[in-house]
Amino acid sequence: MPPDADHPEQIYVTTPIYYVNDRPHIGHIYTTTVCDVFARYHRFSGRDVFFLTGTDEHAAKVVDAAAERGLTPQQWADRNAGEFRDTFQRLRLSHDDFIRTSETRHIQRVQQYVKALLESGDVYLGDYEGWYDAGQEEYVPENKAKQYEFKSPINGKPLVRKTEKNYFFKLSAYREQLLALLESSETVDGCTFDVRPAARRNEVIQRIKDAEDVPISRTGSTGWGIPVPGDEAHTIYVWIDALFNYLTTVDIDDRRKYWKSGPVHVIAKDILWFHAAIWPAVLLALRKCNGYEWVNLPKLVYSHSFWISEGQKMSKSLGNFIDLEKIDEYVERYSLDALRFFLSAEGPLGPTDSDFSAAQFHECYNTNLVNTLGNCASRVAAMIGKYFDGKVPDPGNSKRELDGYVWPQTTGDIVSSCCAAYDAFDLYNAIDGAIGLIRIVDGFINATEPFKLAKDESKRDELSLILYQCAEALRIASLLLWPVCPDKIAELWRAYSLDINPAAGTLHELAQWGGLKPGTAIKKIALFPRLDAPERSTAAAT
Ligand code: ME8
Repeated sequence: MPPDADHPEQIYVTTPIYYVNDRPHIGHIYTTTVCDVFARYHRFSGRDVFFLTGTDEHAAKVVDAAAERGLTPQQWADRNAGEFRDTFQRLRLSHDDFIRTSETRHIQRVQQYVKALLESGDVYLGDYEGWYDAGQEEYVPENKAKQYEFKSPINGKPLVRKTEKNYFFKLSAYREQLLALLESSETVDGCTFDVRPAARRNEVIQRIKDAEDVPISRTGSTGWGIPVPGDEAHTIYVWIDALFNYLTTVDIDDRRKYWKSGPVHVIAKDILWFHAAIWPAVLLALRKCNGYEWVNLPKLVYSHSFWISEGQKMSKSLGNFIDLEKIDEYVERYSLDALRFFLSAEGPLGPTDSDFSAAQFHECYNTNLVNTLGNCASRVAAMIGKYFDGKVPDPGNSKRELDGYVWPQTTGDIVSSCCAAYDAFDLYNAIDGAIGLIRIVDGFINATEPFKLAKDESKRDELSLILYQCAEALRIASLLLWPVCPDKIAELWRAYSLDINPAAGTLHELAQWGGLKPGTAIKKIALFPRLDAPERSTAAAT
């Protein structure tokens, strides 16, 4: 549904907040990029978007990494948070805020929430003994620890038996409510909640059935972390502190509307349990507290899979790690928009991992960007240049059918299905629809052969109609591709003299057939240069 301009719908989309023990890598850039595509699509559609990313700083691994370098955790966090911020800016990601969990605005609110939960009894003091995964900073349930032979399912290091006096969150009290929410798409206690893809939702459902209360504090604090209000000997567990970022950032007057619209949390499968079980339960508990009745649940937790690299899990020792230097090489060689396109079109949005390989990147670039988008844009511009002096011809009735092509209907159907795919965070089908439209234009050119008609003066009207229809369909496809390739599409718009400002939120109006005015000047354009295939399988540029 096209949005209502007078009452724009709010869209709140978040990435995970990233650990600052190290610099950003392709995984962080991937999640932030797909959220950026989603945010740009919604802004262009006239919605009121708030896009949040940031850094998670109170982890023990930050303390360790800082100590190795003789720095304080704050110094190391500052340095790496700066790297994340600079990288995201360089990659022109369009987040509206960047939250750091060491900021006062976050710390104060987390303490308020925990205080409210202590008062309501959903957080209580107790004893905990269990198998602790130090790398992940989480306890592993007994049955899972056994299944993995008491080693970390993530990094294979031995789990440690640990006993602690801890504050606990009463997760077990929310099992039924969570199951009801996850097993139906219906409203429970005024809330809806969904986890996608469905395979991930099912995993969570299985695990919730025997969920126990979870410890949410640590003792023996290093002074790095948020103290439990009223009991400074305990520090709030980094995961609870981190999850709250989604709420702390918008828990101010003019931003609460974003929370109320139901956030969309985009994460990877590694942190599914925290987002799809613990977080909604904490929110259900908070909403029972005085003054927090407005706190509803996320609309969606979207859990994508992992990038692997050159067919194997990414690792620094294997030399297949896609770090910032490698990412910069790809951007330099292929363009930032090519990276965005590859990540969005071939990334692990579904339930299986995707392979980041130099050969696959190159293939995707050639097929979609050089041979389809770039080629069609330059082909249409060249013909209009040659046969109509670089001015869009007057088609007469631009809806007239030629060779069975019913253009307004074709573009109308594609715009609807493509927007429905964007709305559903289904970037594969959104991109497939837009690129598919360009392929239809190519097929139309091949079927109607305007280059032959141009030789016959009596076919001038037909030629005008064909080239108008090509340019118009391409214009509509460009609108659909803008969220993915904003720079290159802006370049296309400049060459086609189209004055489009995506911030005006007019995607749906602009996507109507007939928007292109006859007489519009069109210049020659070469969007994506043809490049040699990479020589080595692990390098982007040699
Ligand atoms: O888990 N493929 O932070 P983190 C795709 N601070 N995405 C990947 C990836 C890969 N190979 N590797 C990482 C944390 N990611 C916590 C989150 S949120 C309240 C706290 C992405 O720095 C993916 O989004 O380990 C994953 O969930 C996230 O980075 C983990 O980032």
